[in-house]
Amino acid sequence: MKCRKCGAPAVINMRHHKLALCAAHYLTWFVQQTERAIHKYRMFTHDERILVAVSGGKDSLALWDVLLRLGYRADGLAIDLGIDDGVYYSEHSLEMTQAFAAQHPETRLHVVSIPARYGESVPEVARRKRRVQRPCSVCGLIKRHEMNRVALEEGYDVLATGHNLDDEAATLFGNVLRWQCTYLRRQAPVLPANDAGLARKVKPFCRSYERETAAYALLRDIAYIYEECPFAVGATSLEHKATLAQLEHDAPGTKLHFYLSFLKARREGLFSAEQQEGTALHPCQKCGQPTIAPDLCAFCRLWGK
Ligand code: Q46
Ligand code: ZN
Ligand code: ZN
Repeated sequence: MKCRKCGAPAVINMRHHKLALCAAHYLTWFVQQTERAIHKYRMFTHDERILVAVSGGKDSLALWDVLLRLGYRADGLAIDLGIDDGVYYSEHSLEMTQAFAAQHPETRLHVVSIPARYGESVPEVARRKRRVQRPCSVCGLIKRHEMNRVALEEGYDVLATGHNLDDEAATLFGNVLRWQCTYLRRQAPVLPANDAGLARKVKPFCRSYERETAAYALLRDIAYIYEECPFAVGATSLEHKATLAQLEHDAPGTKLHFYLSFLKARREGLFSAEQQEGTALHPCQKCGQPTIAPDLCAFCRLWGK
């Protein structure tokens, strides 16, 4: 396999984009892809201050790296959840984040320790709330709260997370399986700030496959934490990811298409009352039966002019 740009041996072949690239061209391409997403969804500008939520994993560190390379004013936020069951997950992820920050003196890293600030680690709160098996709901709640708090208190314009396409597609899949309309309505590349005190939230990697963010981190030599959080094991989101991976294997581009079609459906009014079927219906000019088409209904169009 050869790089499409220069003919050198390719290091990555993206079947969904029908594109193979060498290391140098891949790194450039990936940064451009991210910039395109930032512009397309109007996530932020060069004048705004961005707070990147960093877990020490490949996605969030790659995101921080790309934003700095693009010249954005991006600082980091690490949240120590106090998860240290067996693999010292929180400690290790904080080390990775601090190591990255140390290489980029132009940025700032905010660190919030949940146990130090609130007196209990995430697993401890989960135990108290009897959610021992799956502390993720408690954990997610705590993370969202702290990210928003720091963004507002420190005067950031926008909060960026490293969610990639695989994450977004799996979330979408799960929400569709149970038709969680409230969640579906809120799933977007950009969630605008609201007067009630919610910071704007953006996901610049929402169109990038996990494989692509991993390849970027590896080729850039970014040291990141490989281990998953010990509580991620057995999460339904992983099952959904496995199902989608199978579909993607059989038809490259499935995940991207699934996610982008959802965004298109939203733009076309999936969630807006005005555009619901019924209000947009009017009589066909030929047969008089209701149609959403401006002139002829689909039946009349079937028989030609
Ligand atoms: S950190 Fe927290 Fe995740 Fe661990 S406890 Fe669950 S939500 S899995 S991204
Ligand atoms: Zn090349
Ligand atoms: Zn509160």
